[in-house]
Amino acid sequence: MKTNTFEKDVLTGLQSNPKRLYSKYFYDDKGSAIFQQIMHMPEYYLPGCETEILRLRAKDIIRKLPHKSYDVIELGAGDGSKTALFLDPLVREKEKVSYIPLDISPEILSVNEKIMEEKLPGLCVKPIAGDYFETLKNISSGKNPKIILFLGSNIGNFEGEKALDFIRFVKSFMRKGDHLMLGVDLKKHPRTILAAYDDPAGITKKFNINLLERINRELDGNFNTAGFDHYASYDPLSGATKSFLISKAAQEVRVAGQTITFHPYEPIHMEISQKYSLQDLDQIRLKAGFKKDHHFTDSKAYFSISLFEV
Ligand code: AVJ
Repeated sequence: MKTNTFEKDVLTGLQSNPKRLYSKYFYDDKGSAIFQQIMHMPEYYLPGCETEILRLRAKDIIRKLPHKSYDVIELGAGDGSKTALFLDPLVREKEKVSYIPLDISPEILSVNEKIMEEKLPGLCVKPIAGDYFETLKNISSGKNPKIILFLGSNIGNFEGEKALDFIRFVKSFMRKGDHLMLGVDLKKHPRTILAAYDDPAGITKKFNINLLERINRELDGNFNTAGFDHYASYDPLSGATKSFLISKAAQEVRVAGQTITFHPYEPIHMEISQKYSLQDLDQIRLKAGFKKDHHFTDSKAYFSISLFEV
């Protein structure tokens, strides 16, 4: 990611009303390490539920995938350790499987390759580093049917209609018989959701504050991070979970040569983690023009792996 895009997004966001920063910038080295801690928090139920589905339902998912060969393309693949739970039975069932992990970080892709080599020796792995808005273009020419994976509730970070726009964009690279496999966090008791984004140990707060520190490090900022508190909200009507940093007092902050003024209790909107019902997902599937869908949920029905067929 180019620094000047980061600078432009940060300045535009902080000069808007309401103020806004983008969660895609959470994941520098420090932020990625804090996210690993989040994944291990007892309140953050998402990874456990998704893993349960991959462990217990992979065979049922594969039963909906009729072809003999597949190219499995994973968006934002990370280290792929969870994906291996799906690839393992897929490789056993099918004649030929290729795995194409896409990620912004070349370092994490080499970890991914090592993990696959260890867990699934012989699997053909062709990683592509870069922004998947760019790199998806490279995969549309393959002749095997495709399974496009977008796991981990990453779809939740798209605000409102942007999720549908993104799914339509992905579909534009797909052909008849291809499948999109989405990991989606479902609407559930508001308190369960809120606890996942408002942990008592303050790890989620650290995750948000790290973006201010990153701005200090990379954009010559002087945020006094002690002047901000973290606040999370969940709206059971819309399913939107939002994270904010709240300015505890009136203050001025310098960023990349500009002065940003905060009023007392003024929020910066940091992140949206949208929750969906299975009915919401059916609507999206219809609007995006997919033929069919199947939902595979964990035993608590907290999370769904949803398969959309072109
Ligand atoms: C990685 C986008 C799925 O929204 O749940 C975790 C990021 N933010 N805690 C999410 C996150 C706060 C996470 N996703």
